[in-house]
Amino acid sequence: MSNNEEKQKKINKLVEELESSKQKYKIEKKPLLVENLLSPYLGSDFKNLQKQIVYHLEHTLPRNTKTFQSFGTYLATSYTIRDRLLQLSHDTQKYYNEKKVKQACYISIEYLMGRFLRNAVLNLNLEEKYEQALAGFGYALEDIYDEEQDPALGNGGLGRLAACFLDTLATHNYPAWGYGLRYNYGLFRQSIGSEGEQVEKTDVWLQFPYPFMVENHFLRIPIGFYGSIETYVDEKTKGTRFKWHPSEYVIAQANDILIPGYGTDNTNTLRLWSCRPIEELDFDKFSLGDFKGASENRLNAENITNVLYPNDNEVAGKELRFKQQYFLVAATLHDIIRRLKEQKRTIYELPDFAAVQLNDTHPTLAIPELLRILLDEEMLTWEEAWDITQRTFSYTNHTILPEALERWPVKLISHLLPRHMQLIEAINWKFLEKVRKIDKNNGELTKKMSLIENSWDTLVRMAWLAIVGSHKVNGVSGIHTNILKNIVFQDFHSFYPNKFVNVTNGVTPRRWLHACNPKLSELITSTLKSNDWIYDLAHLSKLREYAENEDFQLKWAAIKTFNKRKLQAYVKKELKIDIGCDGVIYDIQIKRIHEYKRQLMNVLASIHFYLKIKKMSKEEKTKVQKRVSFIAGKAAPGYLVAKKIIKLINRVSNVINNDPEIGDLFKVVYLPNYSVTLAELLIPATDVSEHISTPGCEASGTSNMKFVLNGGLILGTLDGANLEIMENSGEENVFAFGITSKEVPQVKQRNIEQGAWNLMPEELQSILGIIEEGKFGEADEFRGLLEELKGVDRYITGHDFIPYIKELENVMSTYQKPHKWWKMSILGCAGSGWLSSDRTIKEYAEKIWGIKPCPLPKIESDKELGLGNSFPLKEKQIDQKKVNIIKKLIKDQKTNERFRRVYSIMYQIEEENEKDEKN
Ligand code: F58
Repeated sequence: MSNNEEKQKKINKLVEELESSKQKYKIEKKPLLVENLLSPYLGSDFKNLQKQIVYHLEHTLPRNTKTFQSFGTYLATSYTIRDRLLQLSHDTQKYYNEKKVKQACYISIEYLMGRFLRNAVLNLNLEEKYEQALAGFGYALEDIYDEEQDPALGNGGLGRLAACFLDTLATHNYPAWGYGLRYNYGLFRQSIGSEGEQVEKTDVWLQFPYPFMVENHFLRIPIGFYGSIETYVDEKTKGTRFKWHPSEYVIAQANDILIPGYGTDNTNTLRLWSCRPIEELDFDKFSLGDFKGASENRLNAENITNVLYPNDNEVAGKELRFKQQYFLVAATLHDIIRRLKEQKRTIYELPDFAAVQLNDTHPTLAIPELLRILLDEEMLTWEEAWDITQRTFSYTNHTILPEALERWPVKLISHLLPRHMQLIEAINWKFLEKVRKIDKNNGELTKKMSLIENSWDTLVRMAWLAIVGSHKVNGVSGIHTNILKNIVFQDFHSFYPNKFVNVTNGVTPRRWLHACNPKLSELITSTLKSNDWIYDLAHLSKLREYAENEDFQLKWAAIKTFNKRKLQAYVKKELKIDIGCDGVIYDIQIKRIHEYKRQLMNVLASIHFYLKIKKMSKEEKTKVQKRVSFIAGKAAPGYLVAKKIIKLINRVSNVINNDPEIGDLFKVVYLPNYSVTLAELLIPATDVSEHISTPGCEASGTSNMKFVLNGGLILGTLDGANLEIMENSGEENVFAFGITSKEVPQVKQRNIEQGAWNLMPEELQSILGIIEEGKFGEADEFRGLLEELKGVDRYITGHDFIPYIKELENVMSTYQKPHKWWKMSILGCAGSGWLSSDRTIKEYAEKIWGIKPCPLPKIESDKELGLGNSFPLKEKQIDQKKVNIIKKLIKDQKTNERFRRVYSIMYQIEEENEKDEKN
């Protein structure tokens, strides 16, 4: 053998050795290993919390000990909360899936969440521990809360209601999901310009991480638009079938916010979709130097979830809003069906798996979308598909204003979603077939009830579609539901007499009393000797017996003053306005700016009082009840009249606040950028709040409930939930004025026939005259506003002006009788048990959704082990007997992950022991 051959042989031998070298560790899948290694529930003593905070500071942010400032502390603290919620939500979902419980899926285009940290810390009952943990780092928990920015995911009442519902659903252990959109910029950030006008700026709320939202990169759903419809014959059934071929796709990516309940481990999920392009960058275009063109795809996709309610005054804005709505429902239904199938259940079981609630008409496209999936993808028959659709959906109406009831042009739908338009026409055709049978009036009824309207354009009436495609439709207060049944949807109510139900709104007492007014919460708890009211608000009725108790009244009043001083300091710091506090009425109106809510009437009344004080002698002035009138709220960017109202308020405020003849007798304060956080400061500090909508226009209102809960009195019209507040808290405890909704049409008719100016009280005429003279800025500026009042006055401001002013005067004179005032305030609160969203959700669960609470099993009730409520377990609690029981339970597969998580320390110890034995 040559030398070379010899060498080659040696090499081959070495290669053989290399090839045969054994894998050191045997590769095998141990199904339980990952589950067993899931981390135990995080420790919650303050030392543990400190460790967790520092861990995130170093690894997640990352910051070092020198750059450890309050914002970083807020972030790191928030990540520790998120860790906890991730564990709990994991176990909650696992448990719901095991139990195969029916769940509610709430689809809403907006969620007005407010800050997260305080709410989560309170719900998890960890406030004291976190206080202690942060104190050790030199921070007050209260200041850390203040570092958080409100998420820009909502706008008004319907979005806040959705957020209250999420809190209640988790607190009362209901299996439920929220579905919405993760906007990059939300509505807008409002400031006030030098002329008093609303200035809108982009709300870049995501420039820093939002620790409570978990990006779920694994859940990416393609969503189609445009394209064509293929018609073909199904081989099996020989029937004609359709298939939609979209020509454009985007990706819906899930972002989850985990929702903790109060005093429970159940943690639900709010899943928000953000839009991504299929192709991030067009490489060819980029290479050719067309940088703008290269990014076009991405920008177009991102636009879909950039802002909430894009201005739809222009065609492009309309199309974008429509795309958003479809994007939301397509991704959501895809996800719900995916989760159904994960449980190995068939599509026929969908209505037993999920009750899908359409929050207003924005998610109505879910109806044709589900129908499309069932017909074109699941190959069901029309009858089967329609039955499943109707049993799955229900719809809540939040407005009766005709201009707010959505109608989309057929042209737009046919272009963007051709198959859906075809299905809407089919639904309409089948529905009208039935209507025609009862239409005795020359097709009049058929025309009125048609889902498609022929007016200035051919339009799809989304509310009609939502009613037809749902098994239940609800209004949000007694009066509102009656108006729906008897006026707005009267024909539908006759057609489907059992479909319409009322579920009066409610608010979560956790955020809107316990968290935002801690001093009052403490007083109530100590007085009732229990904090049961936090999850069963009916307990508040026991406060009635203290309503006239002098000592209790003083404590109650002191808390109000304490809260007012906080607001006073805020106004001084942020707006540089000096306002009084003690003995001054804080009179507050906070809500979206809208003509029907009549902020205009409020400011006109301010001018009235201003002029009245100016005419007074020195002596008379000493008797004036001091008052600050606060207004806050945003106007939709395209709603020019509402923006004018804001301008007028600011101009009036400027004149009054700077008039030395008025001094501290009266002030008007406009607070910019209204938000949940601002509401949490304002509501506990309010003496009287205004809910003065034109009767019949405000569906319910929910801030009225929050004020009453915090001992604020209501000055309001006979509208929305004001009426139910009067029923429950006592008419004598509400400052009500004006006519009923039934009388409004006559007043409007008279305005039209005789001209509102001719019917207007002189006081108001002269106020309009003063505005026209230019007292509050150029005469032309407010001409449009005044012309409406003088001409038709659709919201009957002229008619209601005098009764309104008289009632305001009544408020002021009652304030001078403290015993009476505080009695009213306490009785109002005592009667507000029914306005908890816990009551509301119970009604939804029973009347509409058919869902039941499904609490995670309480660890402390685990009788077999008798370990008590203490985890993580301490080693001294572990003895061999218990280890054996656990071992057996695990072996018999009688446990779930949650069990193993709680007992994982024992399990791990046991494993260690086994290892030792083997060695
Ligand atoms: C509100 N609607 C109602 N809509 O105005 C209020 O009475 C009710 O209490 C609340 O819903 C909850 O039921 C509401 O917030 C909007 O914000 C619209 C969204 C679409 C654009 C126009 C405003």
